[in-house]
Amino acid sequence: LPELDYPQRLNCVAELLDKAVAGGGGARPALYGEHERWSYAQLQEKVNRIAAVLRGPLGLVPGNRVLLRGANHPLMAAAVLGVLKAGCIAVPTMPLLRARELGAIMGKSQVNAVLCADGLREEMELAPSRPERTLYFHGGAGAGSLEALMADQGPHFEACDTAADDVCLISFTSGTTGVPKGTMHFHRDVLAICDCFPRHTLKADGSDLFIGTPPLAFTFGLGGLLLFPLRVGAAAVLLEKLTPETLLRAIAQYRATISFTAPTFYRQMAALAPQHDLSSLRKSVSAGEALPLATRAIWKEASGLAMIDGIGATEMLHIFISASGEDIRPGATGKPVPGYQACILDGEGKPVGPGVIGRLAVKGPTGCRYLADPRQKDYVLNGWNLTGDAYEMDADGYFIYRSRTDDMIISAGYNIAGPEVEEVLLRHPAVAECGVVGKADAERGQIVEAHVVLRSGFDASPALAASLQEFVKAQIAPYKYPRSVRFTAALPRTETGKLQRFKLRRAE
Ligand code: 3UK
Repeated sequence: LPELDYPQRLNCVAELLDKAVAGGGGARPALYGEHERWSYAQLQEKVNRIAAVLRGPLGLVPGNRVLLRGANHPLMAAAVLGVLKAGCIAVPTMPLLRARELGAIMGKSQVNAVLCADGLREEMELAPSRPERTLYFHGGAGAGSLEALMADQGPHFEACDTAADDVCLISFTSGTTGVPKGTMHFHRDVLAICDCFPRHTLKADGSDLFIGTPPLAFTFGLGGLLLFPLRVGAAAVLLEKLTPETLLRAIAQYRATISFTAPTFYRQMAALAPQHDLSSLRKSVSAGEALPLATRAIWKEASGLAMIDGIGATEMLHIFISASGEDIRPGATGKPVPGYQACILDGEGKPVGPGVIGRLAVKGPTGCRYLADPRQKDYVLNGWNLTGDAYEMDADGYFIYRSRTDDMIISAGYNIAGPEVEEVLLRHPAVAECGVVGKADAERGQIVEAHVVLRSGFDASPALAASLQEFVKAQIAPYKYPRSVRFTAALPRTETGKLQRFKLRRAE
């Protein structure tokens, strides 16, 4: 794509922010927080002061790494952009991480400094290998306060003259097992994700208002709630604590036009939607996990919108296969985003034709570069990124998600994809949420086990379990029905909304 031919010297913040202000867009709204409303010019000034703090009193040089830690908030967004503008590398971390996990990330990424929200100070101070250069924001005015140092800086800062392929971001995967993997991304990658998925699918412009739940520390949120809006001169709402109820209220209050969140969140919002005004929304993007048909249907009923499902990965920085604005095929994720190619590979790494399930491989302007990790050679082969996802392509070239490759249930010789069984269960009136996994079984190798959260008004009973089993048998091949049904109050999820199937498999 010609729009991806970037100059060799490039600082993505100069492109995303400084150009908008220089072009006369300084007064346009950029970010809304619970108590703030920053124009592009105001955001630029905060970013400049933060960059000046890093390069001045903190003594950092370009290429240094800065750990960032805070809930979604305009100042957290300014901190990410300030780090990049200063020529340093942002290492954003999820707010719920514990000291031990933070220590592992800091050790792995060799951070030189930390910018941390004061509310998360306690865990940060406990973290091993924390650099001395640690500043807190949203705290008091004393020593170690980012805001106090910002006040001493001038409002201007010339963007560091970085190369387009200088690393600007190290994003850690949300994987909950094993050593965390850091993925490195360049200044040009940041622009490339803006010029691929949102440009072709959302067709956003300066009148749009983006809103959603993913943390800025998750590349889904960093793109959808900060980079994409800036690229087109639009604004975003950044809220710290979001529930389905508060997000619905915020959509109506701000008259948001584009929403980003995970499938379960849409499902929960749909149940409450009749009491809210969703008329401002024109696009809803779902990512993070597979989008069940039942969820797509109830969101359509609640909002009138055909949801845009997109699969992205931290390794690829953002979404690489999605529905496009007009071309939505329920049941399929969609087609490769313009700029990307995708294919399905068999166990030997050979491409398979339509209708055959295999491993999804993708190639495009962004790709996986693990920070010092032997798993690099397993992920990238001849320029193709090998995701951990089992997919199938239909005769028209739409890509259909089946399961994570390591989540496929093998029962009495059959391959069964948990999400297919979940999709059926979610259509049952008693089911609020569910997760389907393989459970070890002496006779069949594994059996299909459903973990079910009931809607209020329904009580767990053997009779209800039997009725769920019959419901599944009546709609898909009977060998896929859950031989075991367990009722539970809640399902284990990551901070990014993903079901933690390994925890279900381990559950007693
Ligand atoms: C799964 C999906 C089915 C899939 C992400 C949008 O989720 C993101 O990144 P992660 O590194 O996880 C990647 C894995 O999550 N997945 C994501 N989206 C879908 N499965 N349908 C989907 N629509 O297993 C993938 O390999 O946490 C999502 C943008 C940026 C991201 N980092």
